[in-house]
Amino acid sequence: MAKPFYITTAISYPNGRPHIGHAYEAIATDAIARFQRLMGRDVFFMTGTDEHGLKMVQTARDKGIETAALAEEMSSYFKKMDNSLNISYDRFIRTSEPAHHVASQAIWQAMEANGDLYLDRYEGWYSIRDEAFYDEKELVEGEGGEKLSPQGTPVTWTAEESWFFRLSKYQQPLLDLYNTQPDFIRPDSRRNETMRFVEGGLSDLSVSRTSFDWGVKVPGSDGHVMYVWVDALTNYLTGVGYPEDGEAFRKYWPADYHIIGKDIVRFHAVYWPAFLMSAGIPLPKQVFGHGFLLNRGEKMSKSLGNVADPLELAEAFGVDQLRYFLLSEVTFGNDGSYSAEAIVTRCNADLANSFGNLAQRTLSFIAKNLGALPSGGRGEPADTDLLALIAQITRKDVPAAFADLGLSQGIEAWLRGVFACNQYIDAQAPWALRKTDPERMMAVLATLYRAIRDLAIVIAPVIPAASAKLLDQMGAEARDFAALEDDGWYDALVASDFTLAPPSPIFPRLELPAEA
Ligand code: ME8
Repeated sequence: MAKPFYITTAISYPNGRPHIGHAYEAIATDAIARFQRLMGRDVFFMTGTDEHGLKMVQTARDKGIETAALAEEMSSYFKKMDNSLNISYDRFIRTSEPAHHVASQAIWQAMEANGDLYLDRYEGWYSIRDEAFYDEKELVEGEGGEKLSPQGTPVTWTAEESWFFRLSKYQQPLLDLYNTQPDFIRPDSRRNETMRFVEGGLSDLSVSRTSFDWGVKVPGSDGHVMYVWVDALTNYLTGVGYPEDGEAFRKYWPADYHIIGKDIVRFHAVYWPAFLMSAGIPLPKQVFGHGFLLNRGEKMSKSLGNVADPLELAEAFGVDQLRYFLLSEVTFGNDGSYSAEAIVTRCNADLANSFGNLAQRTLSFIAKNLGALPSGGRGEPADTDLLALIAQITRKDVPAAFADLGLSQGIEAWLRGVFACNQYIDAQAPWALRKTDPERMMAVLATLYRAIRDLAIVIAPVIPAASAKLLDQMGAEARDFAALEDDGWYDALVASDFTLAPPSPIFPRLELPAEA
């Protein structure tokens, strides 16, 4: 039985269209999910939209439409983005679904049964943009002397009757969690920052609102809807069938990874485990807070007019190219910057000129000149050396990096293999051998064919469509990481009735669009 693996993205606020930061999170999570599937795991990958809260209500009011209509329309753009970017989610959840209301009410009742919810009056600062309450001491001063949240967003004074969650009770259990499970929060910078926050003391958390009704109703408390983060976090349980203790829940919970951005680590690494402890539900294994994507180093914002539409980028440069760029350029966990020039430069260097060219010249030479796959020939130590290096990279280095969420490190290892193949071609010069030493040429081309297949398999999580296209052209049917261990595949392919057709290039050279 394949070991289950459950991974989630954050669920996005559908108060506007998706931007490149949303695309980045979906792509990174997708690469990890695809990698685990290729490792033979039984993967459940969930993403979706977070449709409640005041921000949704206000945006809809500003547009003069119903909140539900705004959610419906914008959520469809997130789903469309995922489908266009080849995101292999198993479930796209919308928090307006009835099943999610049931799950949120169930966790609420479990926390209440544990004595952790009480009714009181909330007076304090709230940022609608962050959907977050802040302590006075956390606020910063804006340029005009106004109060801002630590994220720099406006805050408003809020006073209303509210349910409270006894977060203060969980200070020590949370610190114990971070100490006994050091991998619970990654990377370390996020872990340290969260520990400092919790060590500083935790106030009880206001978890319901009465000033609007767009949300999950608090069971048995007329006029109260849940604070949006209570229901939002619960989506991870709804997706696996909670509150039913059914097959999906038993198989996939607790989640292996919650992949989220650095701005929402507090919700996932403080509130969420506290809610779960209160409700008696096992905790996720890891919360990973990735960095932010900046447009040429500047923070994206609608007012700066530099929010890149991910679908426009994918259309201009290609889906796999965008995926490759984002995952290779940005060390997972750090912030990163993107620009059209950087996408073009990297994709041309690594994909078009290095890997694409390697595959194209090898396959087209074979198809044009040999009439069959190369076999026999006179082997030399350079061949076994190259294949040993490729085996080290594809069976060890790349999977070790990907398994540890080292996406750019895995790609770097892969690229070392590509470069080694290109050096081997230059040194062996198979095109020249055609006349001078055809026996040797056969061994060189067979070596390259093997190496290219292995490199195409391990990069599939990053560039799934291009990898599949190349492996199709090459007649390589087995495509998971286990296939890398089978040294007999090439001889079996030679003995089969497969014939190599003249290939078409998988990575065209990119040009900068005229207006950039
Ligand atoms: O926070 N670069 O939704 P959201 C990288 N609904 N990642 C970015 C980014 C950027 N420039 N901007 C945003 C929410 N993100 C909540 C989550 S989960 C139970 C509820 C990331 O639409 C952000 O960090 O504001 C988050 O992980 C995700 O995009 C959705 O952000």
